[in-house]
Amino acid sequence: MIQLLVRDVRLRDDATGETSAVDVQVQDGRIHAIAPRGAESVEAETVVEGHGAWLTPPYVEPHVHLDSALTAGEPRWNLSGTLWEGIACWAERKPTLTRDDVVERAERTLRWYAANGTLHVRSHVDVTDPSLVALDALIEVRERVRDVINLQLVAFPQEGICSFPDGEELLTEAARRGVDVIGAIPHFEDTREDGVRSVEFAVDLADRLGLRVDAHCDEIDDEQSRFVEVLATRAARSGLRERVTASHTTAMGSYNPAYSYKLHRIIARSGITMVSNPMVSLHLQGRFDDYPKRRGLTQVKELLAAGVNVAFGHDDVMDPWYPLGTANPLQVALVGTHAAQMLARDEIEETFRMITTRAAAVLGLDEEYGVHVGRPASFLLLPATDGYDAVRRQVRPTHVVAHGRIVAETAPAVTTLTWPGEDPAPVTFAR
Ligand code: 17E
Ligand code: FE2
Repeated sequence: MIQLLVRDVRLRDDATGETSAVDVQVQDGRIHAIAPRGAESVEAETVVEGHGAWLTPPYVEPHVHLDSALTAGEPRWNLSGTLWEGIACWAERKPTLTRDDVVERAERTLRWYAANGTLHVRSHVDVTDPSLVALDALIEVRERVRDVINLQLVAFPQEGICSFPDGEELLTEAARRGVDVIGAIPHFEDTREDGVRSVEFAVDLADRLGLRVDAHCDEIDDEQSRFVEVLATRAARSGLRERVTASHTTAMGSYNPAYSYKLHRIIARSGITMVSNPMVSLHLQGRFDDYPKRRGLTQVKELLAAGVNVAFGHDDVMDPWYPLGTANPLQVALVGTHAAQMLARDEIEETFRMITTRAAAVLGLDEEYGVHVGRPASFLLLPATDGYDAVRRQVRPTHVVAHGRIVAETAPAVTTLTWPGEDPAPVTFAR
């Protein structure tokens, strides 16, 4: 008797687009066997009928701030819509943080993520706070949710490493308390030199402790903000390479073509990965522009074409930087298709990879991700044919399975239309 049998699902070969109808057997939280549909009869404690649904690996959230999640409007709303006013609102909310407050909001947000099919999350946590209360709370949350969600924590120096009092000590202490990733925010430091020094400090710290790096980098519409070249070069020379991520990098949306060409080479050779957060960048960037108004996004398509791994992140769920969101990566992919002008058929399919396999590569999930025998039985059943179809129709997973356990079930939404002169009939929006 095995733990779980998922009958009649489709696996899709991403390289060829070909699908096969299979039954998936799960034992001890891992994929035990994948057999052609109906080929083997096995007894299982739990049986799920897939009815031809697409079985995919789960969504991966490569960039969110769980410490600030669900604080929008506290103590006031960000009315200008700038990154800067967001940081100011958060600086006013920070002194009122408590352990219970952070645990409750972070966990509620993670429940939404799981319900939407996201089982791996990388969260930044602000460590420019002498109490480090949010950090301690999130380290606790990481343990509390581990049976469902794999949570990576980034020590994020929101108000700077070199420009904040004791910034270096706070980051070092955060690393000592047990984060997975070291952050930075060079464009926010007071001077160009501080920005460079802060990147070097972060990469050195991560290198010494065997951690990863994920820097908020050039999140500004200033074409003179050029810290990605510093981060990529330090990543290459330290050997950390693909263990380093540059997030946001919105200044790249303002770089001239000659510098862009040079920078693509530096980034591609370094092996670093990139995260764009299209919902939040469309909202926060371009705010100081008259018309013409910039889109404020990094060069998503051009980086992909240069062979760089780029993923899409949510960044915020209802906080001082973004008032909307339900912790659903499929929304991010939909906005991303428009923001990055990725609306050719294959480009839409690519945006689905940017919230699944490409995001998994950012987190370095390797053997812990993907639908293969021996890997964790963590997957989704999607009522869609492929990524293009899922992004277009914004379908919810009917089943979310984490380590062999069904953690979320959603009845497919059915709209019955009564067209004049016809009997009522369901509308699926499928072509
Ligand atoms: N902090 C920051 O510097 N940038 C952001 N996009 C968020 C927080 C959400
Ligand atoms: Fe961010």
